[in-house]
Amino acid sequence: MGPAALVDTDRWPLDDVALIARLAAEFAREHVVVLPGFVREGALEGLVAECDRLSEVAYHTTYNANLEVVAYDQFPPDSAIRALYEWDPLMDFAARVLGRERLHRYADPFGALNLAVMRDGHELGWHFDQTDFVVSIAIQPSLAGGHFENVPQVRSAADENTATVEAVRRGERDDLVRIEPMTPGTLMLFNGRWSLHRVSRVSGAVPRHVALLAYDTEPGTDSNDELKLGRYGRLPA
Ligand SMILES: O=C(O)CCC(=O)C(=O)O
Repeated sequence: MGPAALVDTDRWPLDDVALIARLAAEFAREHVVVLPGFVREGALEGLVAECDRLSEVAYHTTYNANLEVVAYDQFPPDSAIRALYEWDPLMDFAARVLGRERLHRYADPFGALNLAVMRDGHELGWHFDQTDFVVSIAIQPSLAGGHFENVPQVRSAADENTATVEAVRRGERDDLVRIEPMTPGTLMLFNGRWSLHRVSRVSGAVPRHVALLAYDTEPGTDSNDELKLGRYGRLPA
């Protein structure tokens, strides 16, 4: 199934000026935008099957986390998730919603596209991303836990806001934490470089599957070797 057929463009017409203006205003205000039902209902079963196959080659990451990650170079050429990531209309739509002239795909050969697989007992600690924007696609929720918890725009290039960041990490500023529902087919855009976020502990026999599509405002942004080794257990050949 091509990328255009995966997206519910009746509900979310990617070139609709009024829709983009509404979402861009929401992003400017909230620093996060959630689009439920972005993936067509009928396409979800195929995506779950793809994630189940991909999860067999996932690496159990150790970098500030306890989850399994499938790297960009492990997505086969016929992957539907890869097709969505490499589809320019989606990148251009994200750029407009994020209020940017254009976006670039992250230059990290592993980190540009990830499948995050979280099984019983897995969790992901508070962190910021290395890239400006992440677009996530919720594919399968776990039976319990696995909530995406986010403090939007808690810091900026001009202000590290260390006191608040540390207070959130200590659990003293739950009032700032926004929890997004893990509804399959939901697309979420957020600025992970400035928004402190984590995923709560997963429980139950069903793995949580989320695709993470990374974009940057600058071309050529890559992660360092330490992060690559921790997250993927290897370096590019
Ligand atoms: O799985 C998610 O919802 C977010 C994952 C995430 O923040 C990450 O892998 O850096």
